[in-house]
Amino acid sequence: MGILNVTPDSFSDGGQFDKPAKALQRVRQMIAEGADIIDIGGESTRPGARAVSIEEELERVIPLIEAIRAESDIPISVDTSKAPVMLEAVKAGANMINDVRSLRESGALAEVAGLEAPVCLMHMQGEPRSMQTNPHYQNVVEEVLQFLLQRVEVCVAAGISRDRLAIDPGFGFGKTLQHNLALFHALDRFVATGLPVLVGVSRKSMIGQLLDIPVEARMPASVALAGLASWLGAAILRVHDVQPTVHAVRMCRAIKNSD
Ligand code: 9MG
Repeated sequence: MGILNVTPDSFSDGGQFDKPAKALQRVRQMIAEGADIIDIGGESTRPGARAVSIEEELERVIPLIEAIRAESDIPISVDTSKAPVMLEAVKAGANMINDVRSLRESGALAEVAGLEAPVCLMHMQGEPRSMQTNPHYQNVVEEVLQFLLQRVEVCVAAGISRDRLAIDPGFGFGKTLQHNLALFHALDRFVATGLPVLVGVSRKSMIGQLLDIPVEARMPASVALAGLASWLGAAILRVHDVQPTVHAVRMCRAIKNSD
């Protein structure tokens, strides 16, 4: 899953793709590099990010989804928590919803129940504005897993069938470095649920904190973690650097399938 943030304040690509022509060019490049899904987000979820209005988010993502659909049938995921954006994005041609708030925002659950698109449910402690202030868990793996399983049951009860759902531990969303490491170490527990697991660690601060490197130097570690996540059974890798990730994953799969 290639990331396309159409926001002026994204943490790692810093608003490079908030102009339609540049965004479309980037989509073409990610498709050529082997992306299977393009994830489009119009509201930054980086720590401290400001909220945007429904109108602003629609203006950012809908024309781009339409423009991609006019020239490609690549699966498009919309990274949003807002029910009206989910609906308009699917109408414009999006195939999947990626919600960092796990359909907890007003109207989101009912909206998605009325659609057919698959959904990724992500764990986040707190809200982007304050989530990194003092993340706290008794047992991060158990709490994150239980939260996601509960959200799955809420979705199923609302009429969203299990085969439409994917789960995501939400690396960096209300988590310290130790929490992120523990979750990655326990990725097999998430995979064992039988639900597809999405992993998003690309260029994130857990890499910066451990290696003490700035965001521009985090590609090699991101690719290594993507390979490891794929080895451990992750189904979807949300990444900025598509081509090196595709190469790493192909090598991991070839080795895994060789015995
Ligand atoms: C939008 N977004 C930013 N980071 C993410 C992650 O780790 N997972 C998912 N599902 N979405 C993310």
